[in-house]
Amino acid sequence: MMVGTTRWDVVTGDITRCAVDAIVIAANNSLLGGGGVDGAIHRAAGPDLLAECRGIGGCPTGEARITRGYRLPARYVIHTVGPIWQGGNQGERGLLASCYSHSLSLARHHCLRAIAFPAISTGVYGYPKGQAAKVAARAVAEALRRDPDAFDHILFVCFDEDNRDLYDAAVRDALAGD
Ligand code: AR6
Repeated sequence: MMVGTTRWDVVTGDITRCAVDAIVIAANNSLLGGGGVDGAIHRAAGPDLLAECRGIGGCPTGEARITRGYRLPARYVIHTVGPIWQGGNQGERGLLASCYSHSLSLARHHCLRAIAFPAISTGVYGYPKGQAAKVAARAVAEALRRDPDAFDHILFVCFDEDNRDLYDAAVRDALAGD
């Protein structure tokens, strides 16, 4: 799909293999690694990534930090911390939207034009996948409307086809202004 001059794709795959300017990592507040997509990215990037993360000193939920990509094909890693799902009345939606908008503003600030996102918070953190897809798509659509010239390519990289279908539908809805 095109949004102005930005191409926006939803794909199935392994985000550690994406040769983009930056991949986004669904981290925890320590930024010192974990399971899921976080563990996969640290394994693929090598120990220098963890060493740089140690110097950052953590990250609040809903915010983002940037490091180099080391052995990854991506030049940079944007570390963001999604909310843990607690039933939906603890600000989860705003925090998840802010992961996407903070990540994109960091990317723009560093002139990074091709960005790949995983389905933040939908694994260990338990955010219902359909709702997470809508929040993600709306937050990115808003950022692209605000900054129509900032990005060449946005990728939503899903690990399974169920999520791929949910994120694909959510992107179409968000672009239709739904
Ligand atoms: N590429 C793309 N997506 C992936 C990959 C991959 N290589 N591996 C998993 N996913 P999760 P969260 C999908 O649990 O819910 C970590 O321990 C996965 O199927 O990685 O934000 C952190 O340190 C799911 O849809 O992240 C935190 O403690 C999505 O990525 C905590 O997990 C996110 O699942 C963060 O939990």
